[in-house]
Amino acid sequence: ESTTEAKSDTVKVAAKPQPISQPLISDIYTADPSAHVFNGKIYIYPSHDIEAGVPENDNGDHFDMRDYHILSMDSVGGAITDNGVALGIKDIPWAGRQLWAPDAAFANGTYYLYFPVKDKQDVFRIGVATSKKPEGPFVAEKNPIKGSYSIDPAVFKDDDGTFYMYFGGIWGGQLQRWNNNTYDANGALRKGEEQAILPRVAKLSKDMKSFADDVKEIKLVDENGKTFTEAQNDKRFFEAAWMHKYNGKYYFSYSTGDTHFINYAIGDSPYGPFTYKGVVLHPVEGWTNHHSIVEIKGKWYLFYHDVQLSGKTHLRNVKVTELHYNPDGTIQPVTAYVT
Ligand code: FUB
Repeated sequence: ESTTEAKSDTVKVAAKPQPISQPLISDIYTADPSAHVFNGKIYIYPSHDIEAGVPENDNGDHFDMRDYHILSMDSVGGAITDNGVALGIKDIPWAGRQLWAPDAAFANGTYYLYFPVKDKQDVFRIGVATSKKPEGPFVAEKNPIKGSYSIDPAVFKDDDGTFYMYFGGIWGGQLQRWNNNTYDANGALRKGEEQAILPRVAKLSKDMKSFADDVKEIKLVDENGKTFTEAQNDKRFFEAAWMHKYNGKYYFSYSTGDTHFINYAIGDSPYGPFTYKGVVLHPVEGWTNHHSIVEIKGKWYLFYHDVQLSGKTHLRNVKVTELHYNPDGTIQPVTAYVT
């Protein structure tokens, strides 16, 4: 017995996944959005991507940014303002090249902009600049923060008013060159079964321009309390640290870099340990994935970037979408594209 199936000449083409949100701004390229609410208004502190003509490599030399622009808006979904140049590399006395992902904080009646940039010896350090206005312009300190290194500062204010800086990034972010807070130009990436390199935290002094104590490693562990190996590169820390607090717990989130996830881990202290819980954001278009998580008028938002406008990894655009928690405090993972 034979069955004849109707044959159709129509070939079904899978629909291209569509982004769940649109770029917040399209006249400049922006990335690594650190969002904050200051005076009831939303401020986004992003990297300002440019086409610098530097060939792409694993050290990220093609991310050759020269200044920062702060974005602001009254509400999510509202009009966005580009407040112009807030700080240029030429006005940072110790800077060499590559202004990477910044963050900001408010204390002492002053706004502080924290930024990673390579010094004149090509070593990434973290600098600070100040302004009386959240959108700048900012004036840089003459030297980097003493004891700082690597990239991607994220500054978190705890409920008791203490500020902590989370930072670090491997590969081009040079964290592999720092052991016991000491620089080794030949510091190598870890091998598969070795413990993965850990992110860092330092308490900030009251002046917000220096570390109050030694830089510490942050333990990122699995459900059995075990740190990840380098081979577990879909879980281990790569770059893009962020800290937020939800229902009294500390949520440390970060990018896994070469596997492109934003993951999160939960702890009971700002110093950790943080237990891995899962994915916040699945890979986006473009190699890098970098985010911030912030509460705005009782709702939680994930700020992130992709390369929707350019199709090029080093020319990104920032976006925002709402973030949801489950009743047990876990985060509902975001997939930024739908079919
Ligand atoms: O924007 C330059 C670098 O790319 C950032 O510092 C990393 O987090 C990655 O997003």
